[in-house]
Amino acid sequence: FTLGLATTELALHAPSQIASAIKTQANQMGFNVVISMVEDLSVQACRTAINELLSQRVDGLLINVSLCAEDSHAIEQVCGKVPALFLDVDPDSDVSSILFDPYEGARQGVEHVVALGHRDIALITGPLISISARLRYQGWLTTLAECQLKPCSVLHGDWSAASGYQLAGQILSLPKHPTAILVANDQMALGVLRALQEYGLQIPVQMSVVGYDDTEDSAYYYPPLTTIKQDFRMLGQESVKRLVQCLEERHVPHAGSLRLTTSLVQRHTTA
Ligand code: IPT
Repeated sequence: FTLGLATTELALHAPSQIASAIKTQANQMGFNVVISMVEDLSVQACRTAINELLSQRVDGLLINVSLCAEDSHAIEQVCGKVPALFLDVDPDSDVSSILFDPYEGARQGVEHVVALGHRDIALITGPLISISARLRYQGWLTTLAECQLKPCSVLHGDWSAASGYQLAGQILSLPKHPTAILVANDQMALGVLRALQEYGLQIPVQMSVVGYDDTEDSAYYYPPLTTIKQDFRMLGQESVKRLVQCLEERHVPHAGSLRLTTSLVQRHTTA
């Protein structure tokens, strides 16, 4: 078989590690993967990428592009008879998917800092055009509300370290600082750590930071980042295995849906 991967920007750490895990698993099973990268987050761009992969006669598709339920149905139509597995879609969509639970991950971050005694908590979300960014944000708000808390500030980034750096600067320019910042991904947290250090704050004594992803290098940030782990290797393995199984058993038209759990990895940016 030849598998097609339509993916969001590979300059981002998470999608590139997911693509790598998919390639590795497919290679091990003797299959080839062709990749098409979607540079903007429009459905139209995703459609173009899928068509490009279909014209290369792929047997099955993995789609790591953020899609709301409605857009995922439209994209599934474009795939026609070629089985597709979605990796970043609204969990309420009925297309086949393998997803990390965004509510669980968001809850783990909030519960961790609240258990440490933090009450003044700032949030840095991902770009709100991304369904995963929106659901993590919602999960944070829900869990904070359960603890009778509201975020002391909410800022929206674009997943990049540069945006984390810039937004942390904004948080520090406010009259009252939070004591903890929850960040929607490790890459933005990397920028946050630099901004805090330039400002002269001691991490974690004066400010705690929690990331999200646990990408390969997060244990080597300074200080080593406390984060919510999404096991991208497992995502790569499961998605390839499921898609291939669906291709082999022709009577199974759908790859089904699987939810993967997240876990808190406590390192040295929280106290
Ligand atoms: C998600 C990452 O958590 C985030 O850091 C960012 O890279 C984003 O992807 C890009 O789309 S992981 C995804 C499978 C929800």
